[in-house]
Formats: sequence, C-alpha cells, structure tokens
Amino acid sequence: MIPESHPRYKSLVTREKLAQYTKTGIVSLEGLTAHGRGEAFDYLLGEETTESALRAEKIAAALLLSANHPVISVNGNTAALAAKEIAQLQQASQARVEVNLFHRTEERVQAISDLLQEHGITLVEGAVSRYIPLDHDRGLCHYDGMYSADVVLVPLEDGDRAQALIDLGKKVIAIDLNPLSRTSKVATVPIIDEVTRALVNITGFCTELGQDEITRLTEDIHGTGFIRDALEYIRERLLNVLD
Ligand code: PTJ
Repeated sequence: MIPESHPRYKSLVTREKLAQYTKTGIVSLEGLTAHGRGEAFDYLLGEETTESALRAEKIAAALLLSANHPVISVNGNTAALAAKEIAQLQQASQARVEVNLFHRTEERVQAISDLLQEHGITLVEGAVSRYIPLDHDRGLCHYDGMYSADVVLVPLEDGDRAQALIDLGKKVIAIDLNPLSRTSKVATVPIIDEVTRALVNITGFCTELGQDEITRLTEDIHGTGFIRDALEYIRERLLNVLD
C-alpha cells in the first residue's frame, strides 16, 4: 500500500502498475529496467514537458495529420502506461495502431492487443512479415501497417528500427526521455518527454491545427535542435540544482 502522502507517490504507483503488468506478460521484465532509465531522464528534466518538447509535439501532430498513412507503433511499456492516451490519439489523428515488440511472443502480442482493444483501439491485424530489414523481431510488421506507412510514431525504444524506417523513406516521430538514444538521434522529430504527457499534448494539437499551420510546421524540420535543447535544459538544471 503506497501512502498518497509519499513525495514520490505518482512514480511509485506507476512502478507498481508496470510490475503488475509483467504478470500478464504485457510488460517484459526488461521493460522494467527500460522504465528505470526513462525515470532517471525524467528526473533530470524536472518531470514536466519543456517548451522545446511541446514544439516537437506540435510538429508531430502536424506530421500525423498531413500523412497519407500514419501508424502508431506500440510495445509492452507503451501499452501498459498509455493505452487510454493512444486511443485518444487514434481518434484525433485517424492513425493506424500496430503492436511491434522487441521481446516478441504470440502470447504477448495477444495480451497487448486485448488491452488496447479494451480501450477502444482499432488494430492492424493479420499476418506479419520481416518487411523491416532487422535481424530481430522489431523487423516484423504488417503490410498495411508499418510497411506502407509514410509517418510512424515510435514510443519508447532505443535501437536500430528508427534508422531502418528512415532508410525505407518514412518519417519517424520518436517519444523517448533519453535525448542521447539512437532513436532520438535519428528521428525526424525526437520528442524528449514522458510518453503519457507527450501523447496527450500531440492529441490536443491534432484537434487544434489548421491546414496552413500544418503546412508551415512540416516544411522544414530540424530534429537535432530538440536534442540540443534537452541537453542544454538538463545542463542548466544541474548547474542550478543547489541554488
Ligand atoms: O515490449 P517490448 O518487448 O517491445 O520491449 C519494450 C522495451 C521498452 C523493453 C524495449 O523497447 C527496450 O529495451 O527499450 P530500450 O532500448 O530500453 O529503450 C527504451 C527507451 O525509452 C529508453 O531510452 C528510455 O529512456 C525511454 N523511456 C522509458 N520510459 C519512458 C521512456 N520514454 C518516455 N516515457 C517513458 N515513460
């Protein structure tokens, strides 16, 4: 029982939720360590959305709305933390949602799909094939999902898939609290923010943006600027932490 008065109440509740989700296979045991890395970066970022991340989230919304075939990729941690927020973003953006796992088993795919569907999410279903040239299971995807996508939202991973998607000519929106991750570095738009905060903000922008703004926001995107902003923000906070 976690007392609400605990100064880290929210964080402890989230940890407990993720630990519970390992029992149904929705979150992998490795997912718990991945969450710890995210928490550490969120701590450094002050556990709130920075102005720079909010700008990235606006561009992400514009990219999703301007896409012909937007896809949201969902892994175990993302499903456990943000099923409700993904449902809302799907409504607002009309993006397809596809389960894509690193630690892939058919049981986990099924458990995560069930959780997402319980939240009202429509999934790309059916056979998968190794359409993304990777020698691990993140390479498996659906023809009418990620394979045909022009914009892919990739939350919570630090690996080689983002680069592979870019090499296939797709635009990649990453959500990752680690500004130094491979995924953040290569993404068209790296969103250095916590996944639930980021998804809520992107959904909000999806309901607000008009066509002129969408065109302006997607014209000329400089992803590395968001990484510099996040590192500078952390540097400033560390220098002033004892003031
Ligand atoms: O469910 P699976 O099998 O697909 O596995 C999912 C994990 C997350 C285990 C897998 O993708 C993995 O190993 O990821 P990495 O390489 O640890 O990368 C996860 C990234 O997400 C790290 O850079 C973390 O900083 C970041 N992260 C963790 N929690 C959050 C986060 N970013 C945003 N919001 C979070 N809540």
